[in-house]
Amino acid sequence: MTATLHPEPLAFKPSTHGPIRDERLSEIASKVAQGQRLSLQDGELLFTTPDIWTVCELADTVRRRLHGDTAFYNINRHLNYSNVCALSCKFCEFYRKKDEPGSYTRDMEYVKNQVREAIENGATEMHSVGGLHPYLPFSYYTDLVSTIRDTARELGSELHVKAYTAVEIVHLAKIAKVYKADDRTFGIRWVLEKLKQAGLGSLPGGGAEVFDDRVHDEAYKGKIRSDVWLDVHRVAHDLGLNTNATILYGHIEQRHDRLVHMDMLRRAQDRALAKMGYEGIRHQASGISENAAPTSGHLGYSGDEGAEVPVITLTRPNTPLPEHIAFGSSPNAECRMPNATAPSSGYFQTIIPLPFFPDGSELEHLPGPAGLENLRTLAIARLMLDNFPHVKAFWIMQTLPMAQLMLQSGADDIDGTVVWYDITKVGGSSTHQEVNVWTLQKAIREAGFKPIERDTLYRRVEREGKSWRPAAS
Ligand code: V47
Repeated sequence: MTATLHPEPLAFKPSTHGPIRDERLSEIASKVAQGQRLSLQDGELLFTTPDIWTVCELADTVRRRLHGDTAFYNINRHLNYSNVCALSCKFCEFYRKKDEPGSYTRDMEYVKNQVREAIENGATEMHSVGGLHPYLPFSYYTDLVSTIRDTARELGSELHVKAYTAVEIVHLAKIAKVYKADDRTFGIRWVLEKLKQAGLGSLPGGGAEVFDDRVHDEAYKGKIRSDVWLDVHRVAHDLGLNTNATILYGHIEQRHDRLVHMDMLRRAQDRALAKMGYEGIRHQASGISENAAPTSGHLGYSGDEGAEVPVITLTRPNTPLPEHIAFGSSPNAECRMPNATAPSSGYFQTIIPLPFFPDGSELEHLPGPAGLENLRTLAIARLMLDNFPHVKAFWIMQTLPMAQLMLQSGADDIDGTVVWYDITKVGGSSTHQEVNVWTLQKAIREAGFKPIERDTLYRRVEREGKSWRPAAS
């Protein structure tokens, strides 16, 4: 096993949008200026240049093109319904075996109480994920979703239910005995349809880790691989559900693995946007993904049997985000859907880079990434993922001060009030990790942006006290 330490020259000191100091970056800078897709080779240079501030400035250019001077937060609550997990991922400190001290599974009374508190505090979203519990019946998972939805409604409000990672969706298909290895789509679709009927609004981005088989087999063997993770999100998109994506970095992966992960995600997004009616240029014709892994040239998930996929970027200059994607967020919302009959949902909204926290995990001997590596990885995510509308600096894992720097380096979102978070614990053992709205707004303002409260689908929230509704686009 090799730790990913990156000994290299010290970073340059920041300039204020001054000239590029590493001349090798000028070609990338001109691609960014024209809104062209960056190659994996470009990504390698962005990772190795000591001129990290130019990397951040380039990411900031793209971020401002999309979102101007606005930055998003939401009022939300995370609910980890159980930490009992059949898997034993080496990076994870959260999981417990059934009956092990500290293991828990929440019942519906607990869930209702969480919803009551959430509504009392004006929340618009409940984000719920857990371990792969070996014994809970399928009905638990639909009950969890409908309980959140219905309890909120009984209180005269609405909570968007963002729940279950792709890993859990496949686990649920197995529990419900609908998972067929030779036709994965069938079981995944069956589960997602049932959850949608119960009130599921979108899928969070967890469980992706890093799309690399070596790293998978060493650190999270037994978990679904990238092809299955991408399948779940493809089916969710086909059902009109928006989803997020994460990348867990700074453990035993190499930086190249991060770039491959980003490339696989953006190609999956190309496909999702193409289904929504967007047109782009052809991959092969453009030669853009010439050195993109996987070696077969396709993503390996069902429905991607080597077909040509258009490159669709959302980050070209003077091309505002399409209205239905931007909702109220674009500085100039003139753009219309290219095809009026195409679906207006079913794509990746946000990439969330997650820095590895070693404490308490089996990989505790590794140092984990530090500040500049986090900043750089997030900026590169903004630059590589040219068709993801949003980049989130999840303040719980990045810390609020770092999230401020990240807002100036590609991020446009810092997540929300969170309240309880059991998966990683910053600076201690408490899972109560809450900031109030005022603190989030202050952090955003201090970073030079206008705070906008959004709902899960990135619509501006109009609120009167605790009651809220999405602003008309
Ligand atoms: O999938 C687990 C990661 C993820 C550790 O969709 C760890 O809006 C670091 O996905 N160090 C769950 N990371 C969190 C997640 C998420 C968070 C915020 C917003 C959204 C969204 C999604 O946390 C897991 C795993 O990749 N994780 N253990 C650890 N020791």
